[in-house]
Amino acid sequence: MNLSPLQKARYEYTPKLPGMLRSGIAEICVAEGSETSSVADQEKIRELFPNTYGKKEITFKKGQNTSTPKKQVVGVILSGGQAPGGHNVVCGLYDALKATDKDNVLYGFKNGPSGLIDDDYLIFDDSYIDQYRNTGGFDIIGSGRTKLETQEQFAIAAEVCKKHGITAIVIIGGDDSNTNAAVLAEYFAAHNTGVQVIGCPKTIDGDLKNDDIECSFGFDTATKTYSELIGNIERDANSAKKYWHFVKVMGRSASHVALECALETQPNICLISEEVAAKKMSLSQIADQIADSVEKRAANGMNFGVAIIPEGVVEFVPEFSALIAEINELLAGSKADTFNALPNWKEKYAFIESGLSKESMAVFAILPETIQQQLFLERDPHGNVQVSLIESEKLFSALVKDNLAQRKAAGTYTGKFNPLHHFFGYEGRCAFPSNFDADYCYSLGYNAFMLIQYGYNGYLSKVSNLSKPADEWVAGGMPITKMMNIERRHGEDKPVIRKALVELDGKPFKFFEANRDTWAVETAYTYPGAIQYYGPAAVCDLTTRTLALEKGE
Ligand code: FBP
Repeated sequence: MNLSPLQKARYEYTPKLPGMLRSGIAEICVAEGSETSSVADQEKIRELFPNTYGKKEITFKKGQNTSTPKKQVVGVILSGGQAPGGHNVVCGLYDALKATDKDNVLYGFKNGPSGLIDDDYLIFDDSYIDQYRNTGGFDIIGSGRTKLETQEQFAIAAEVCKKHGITAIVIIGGDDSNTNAAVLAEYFAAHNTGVQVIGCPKTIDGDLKNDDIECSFGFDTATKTYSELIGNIERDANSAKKYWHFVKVMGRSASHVALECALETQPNICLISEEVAAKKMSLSQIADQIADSVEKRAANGMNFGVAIIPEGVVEFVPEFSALIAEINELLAGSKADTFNALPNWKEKYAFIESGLSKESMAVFAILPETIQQQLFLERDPHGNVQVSLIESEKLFSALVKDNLAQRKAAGTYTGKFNPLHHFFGYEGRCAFPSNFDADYCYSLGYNAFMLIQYGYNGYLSKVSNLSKPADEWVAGGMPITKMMNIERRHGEDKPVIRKALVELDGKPFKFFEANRDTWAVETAYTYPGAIQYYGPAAVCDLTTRTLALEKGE
């Protein structure tokens, strides 16, 4: 394998464990806390999880290990989108498992949850695992988006575990994957399989967090990567003074990534989808808000700027969601064939005009033609509009351009507006994990093994106090059912882990809100620079502004 100098150096990096896990496996004991109940819908969740509901939260501490010795054969699965640090969860798990007993075995099920069902796996050894220490990506075993949710799948999973003598499964995933981990844990318990299930909180989107889980892994590195790029763009904008940059950043629906990048780089504009929804903002209102900044900056001779757009924002614009719903209806079933058979865009446009309500047509009409066509051409296998493919950075710059043309005609604006567009997503998902993510992930994996060793089932590996240095981190576990409530999904009531959106009364948003009017007009950019792996802890080990603000720091 060809190795870059950084890759070689990162192999040698020793991730930091929480202080309480540093004394060696024989010196880690458990302190059980109080029994838990779900965040809402307690009776329904208790009924659905009779074997795993209400268990105690636990914390590890230094002391005589009292677990019952037993050979452990563990299977690990990476689920969903890549997030920096996933390899280190596997490494931490492997190291704790082997440090306990060198005859313990770790299976890696390949390409996501489907690997368990297909019985497609590899068995880890030192030389294999050492190639992945402290590196980004999920290529150690691959990932996938198959969901483990049906009774048939669970029965096959139980068979596969039985065949290999597997004692526990660790699922590394986001809110959906960990919801499914809880259901699988309940199934295994109800069927007396003796197999435990432990989850680990992953996603760059940062939307798997709650009173217990301070952040999901990967968010730190991904936002640092995007913030470096945005900071570089800001400096370029401030040097050339001729472009407005519209930067879309990943984060399927929540705006945590956009907000963190804004806190790190202080751009002129950052949209927050949750605020757009709360204020029921229209596309024109959003464009007007951005155009205000462009106009005020132009009045001060600054015909440049940077705007951050969260990936999912258009779905939070009520009039746009209504338009999407109508388009899906307009093309349902065979109507799509009629539409597709029309020979040109002019005729297709007339078809659309006759099928949409007056309100939705008014929204459709203000969209740039490329976006209009995207809405009709790129649909998923069910015929629905693929909102995630909409180039919202181009949509908003086009709407701002139209708005500015009106201001020019009215004589209030005389500046120049040259927009450029960027989308940062995949650039950050497989970056070398920051020291924080390398340490956090290794700790999550190591801790997951401690939960297995102590016999816990249906727990999420929990490491907290994360804004402090690693030796002050607190390791333990939380029953996944504690994080669940009932939500309507695909027409059915389902027990799920609640997705965490940006809280508009939370400290990170409040800080942004208090400063954004200044940032909109002045050039207040901050330049975070590249992630640093070696150097002073104050530069290399700090985690996100979001977490620091949430912790009141
Ligand atoms: P997870 O929720 O699985 O962690 O994935 C997050 C994410 O990176 C989103 O930010 C993005 O919208 C999505 O995955 C893209 O996934 P894909 O590349 O599979 O389309």
